[in-house]
Amino acid sequence: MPGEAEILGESLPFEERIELPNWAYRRVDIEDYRASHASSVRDAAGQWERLAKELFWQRPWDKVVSEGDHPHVSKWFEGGALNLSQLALDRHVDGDRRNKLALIWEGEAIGKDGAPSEVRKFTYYDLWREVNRFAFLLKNNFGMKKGDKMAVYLPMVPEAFVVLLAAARLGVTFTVVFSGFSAEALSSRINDLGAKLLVTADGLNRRGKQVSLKDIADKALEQTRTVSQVIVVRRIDSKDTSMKAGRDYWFDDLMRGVPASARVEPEPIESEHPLYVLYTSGTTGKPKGMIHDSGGYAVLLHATMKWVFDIKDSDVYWCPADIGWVTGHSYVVFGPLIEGATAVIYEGTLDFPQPDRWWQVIERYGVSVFYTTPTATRMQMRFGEDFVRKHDRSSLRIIHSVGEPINPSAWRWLFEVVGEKRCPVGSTWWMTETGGIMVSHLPGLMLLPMKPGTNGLPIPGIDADVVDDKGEPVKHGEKGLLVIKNKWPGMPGAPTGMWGDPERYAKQYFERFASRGYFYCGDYAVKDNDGYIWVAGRADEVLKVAGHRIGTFELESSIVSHKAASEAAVVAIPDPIKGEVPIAFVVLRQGFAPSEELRKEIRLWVRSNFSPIAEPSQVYFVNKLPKTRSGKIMRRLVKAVAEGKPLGDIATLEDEASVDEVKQAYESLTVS
Ligand code: 6R9
Repeated sequence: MPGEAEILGESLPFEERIELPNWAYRRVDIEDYRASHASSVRDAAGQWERLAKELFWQRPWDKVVSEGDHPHVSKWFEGGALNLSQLALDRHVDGDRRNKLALIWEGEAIGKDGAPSEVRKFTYYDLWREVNRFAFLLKNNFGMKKGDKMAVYLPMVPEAFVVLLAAARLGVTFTVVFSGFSAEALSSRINDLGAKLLVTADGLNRRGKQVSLKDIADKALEQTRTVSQVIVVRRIDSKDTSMKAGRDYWFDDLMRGVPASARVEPEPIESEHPLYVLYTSGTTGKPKGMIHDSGGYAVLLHATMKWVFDIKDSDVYWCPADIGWVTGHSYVVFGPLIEGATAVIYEGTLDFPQPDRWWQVIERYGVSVFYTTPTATRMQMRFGEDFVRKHDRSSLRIIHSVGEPINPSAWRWLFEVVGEKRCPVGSTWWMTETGGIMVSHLPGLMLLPMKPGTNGLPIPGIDADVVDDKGEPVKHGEKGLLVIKNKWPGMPGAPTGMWGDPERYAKQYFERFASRGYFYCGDYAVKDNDGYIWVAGRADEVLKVAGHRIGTFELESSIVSHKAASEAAVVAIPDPIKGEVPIAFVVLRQGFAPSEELRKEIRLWVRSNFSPIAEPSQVYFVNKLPKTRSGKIMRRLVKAVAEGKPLGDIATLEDEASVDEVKQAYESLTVS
């Protein structure tokens, strides 16, 4: 495992220990936590069962964890039945939180008076009623029932919450596709899942401009066979939105026809029934549809909302993640609502109309628990402290980040500038596959000394470790691979772990350490003397651009679908704001010559045919790419050239001249 562990060129302060002069959080000795963690792992099933009992089940389970029908796919709480919409709504409506605010939604636009033009607030009762009405529609007008599939392609509007909770209420398995993704990404996900219904919007607001979403959805629908009905949320109220008679319906028109008294009882959903399938990038061109079940997933969210976010009734919780990402599923929609929290949702970008928008939001609603990202933090650092300092942040009490490694200086900025050295600041490690947080500081349980940039220790019941190629724990301070050695609720669920592809699921995550049964995460990490884990980046062909997960193969496929490109190699280079950004080396087809226009055209092509977040920051033209004798592109060499690092072993390289090509192309643009 090459190289020193570092994050964005900053070395990792293993020895630094920062303690808070704050007695709101129980402090324990690191050794004491490690001892209690070890016993939690020994009795993991007992722990998860105790947590499960804190939730409401319509039917109790027979067994905490049992073998599924495919290798490595377990069933959690088999025999049990529950309903996530009931957990998130009915439980509160039937109790003391009935009139508590569930959601505070703020639109992007700012009026002349400086206040947001649109704010919508929903109590638990309001949200429960809307969810009932929409579930009623889905069931009675659209014939949706348990086991059916639907796709959701929506921006950050309150209706998105209503739609997901209504699907959960009926047991309709949903897939959310990020609203920044292209028609191709949408249609391939719809087809893979076999969605019958699509819920989308006419458009979305971004930096004061309106972007049409329905046009993209229409394009996607031309490539799909399964969707016969489309529900469209009116967001930009464009006169140009085309609606196909007999297929497309306006959300608000439909809802006007449903009485306020409409009710749909929460279906009893088997614990192992798939709540959703979320597609994420892997090491091939085809995204992986990770399945999350109902019971195990709910238990993991419940545990982590308590331990990591310490959620209390007095809190105002805000995680600005989009619902299109797993963070949006677990810690924007389901986690906070299951816990009965008041959550803030903001529609727009962090610097609109000014770079202090997020701090305004925190001040306006008195946000106390804040879940951000390293990229957003680094952007805000660049804007400067004044934007932060002019807003009241005294309500903040806990800050965490997610999505990518946080460099120590960004951590310090969150701790010192944003949290004024009052708040625990953590970096929660997890992934789409894990369903919820796995390695983190746990202010809701106790507080260990903090270290700038670390993820901290594994949460109770999770046996995460850093190992070498053979699966042996690495020495402290040495780089290794992150694994999870045991099973956990919320892990990719029944029936197949990965939608339609149990073999790929087993191969991808369990083949690497087959004899030991470890779950291979695909990340490099270091463990320090105190046992703290520091995840330093991906060890595979997956990029993390501004926290967004992108597969090199997917990006290369998008590039070579352009008429001028015959081959492409994509690698990531470090970026001071986004953590890393993709660059592409492209071999052109016969008849096409390198030019500045073509460079731009290819970047634009990726923007519109894949996603704006995947746009290569640079395109280099070469005559050939470094390949092995068997024809595999050696991205490792391309990356070494771009980073100016030694090439390492080149025994399998077919043609050394190809490396010089890459070098020349890279240098000619970088120097100029
Ligand atoms: C939740 C999410 C997963 C990958 C993961 C790792 C990186 C996420 C991190 C982190 C270091 C953290 N990652 N959180 N790396 N510190 N706190 O991001 O899911 O989009 O599936 O990405 O993100 O590389 O393997 P997902």
